[in-house]
Amino acid sequence: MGIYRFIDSLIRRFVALGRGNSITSPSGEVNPALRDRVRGRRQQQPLTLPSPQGEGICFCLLLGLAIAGCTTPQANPDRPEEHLVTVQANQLWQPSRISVNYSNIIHCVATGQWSDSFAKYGAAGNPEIMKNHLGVSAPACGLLMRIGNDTNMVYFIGQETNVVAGGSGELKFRNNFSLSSGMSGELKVRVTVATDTDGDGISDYEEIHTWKTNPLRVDSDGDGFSDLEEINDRLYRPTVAADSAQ
Ligand SMILES: [Ca+2]
Ligand SMILES: [Ca+2]
Repeated sequence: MGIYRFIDSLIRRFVALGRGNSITSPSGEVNPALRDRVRGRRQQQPLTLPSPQGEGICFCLLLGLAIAGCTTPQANPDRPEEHLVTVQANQLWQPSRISVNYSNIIHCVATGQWSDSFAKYGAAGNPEIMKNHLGVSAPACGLLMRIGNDTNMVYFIGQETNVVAGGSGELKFRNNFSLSSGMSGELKVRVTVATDTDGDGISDYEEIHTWKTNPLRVDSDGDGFSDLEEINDRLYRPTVAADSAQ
């Protein structure tokens, strides 16, 4: 009950102040009538100070609300910044100075050419000759990307792709080359990294501005089908009703 008395006393004080019920006038003179009323009220209902226990409860409540506010995921609707990276054909893992966080969406569009004495290759490489690189089967001379120094996290980019980051770190690129020498040329890779707060594979920007889905929920309308499933239905089966946009 201590907290309720404390709140009640505060309310009474603010109400009294709001009504201008000060015992003393602005000039400092005592208002006898008001003084007597206050004295009588104090005798009937003595002013109680908040107990330490009540203050503790207030503090805990405020602290809990503050923590809840801090831990609520915040969507970032900003348009992702675009970076341009040059990847040489004859070098191993090349840094990009682009940092990503877990569940970010990395969008890559690669153009250009590299070549050897046999042929010229784009970012998709030579699909007739597959080469395994650290567990990723990708065309020889195709473009590979990894995050940080995690040698188990390698992605085949090709000409254009979206990748959901499985970890955090700097993006690095290289050629999935099968020929150890004689490669030359370079690729230009346009890279954007978008925040994906709910980690469903759709960026916050796209959820807010394109699909009108909730960037904080994997299944915006709670019907058991994820936003990604419903968006894919719309893309590949336009006749299917998609309710996540409602
Ligand atoms: Ca998302
Ligand atoms: Ca849904």
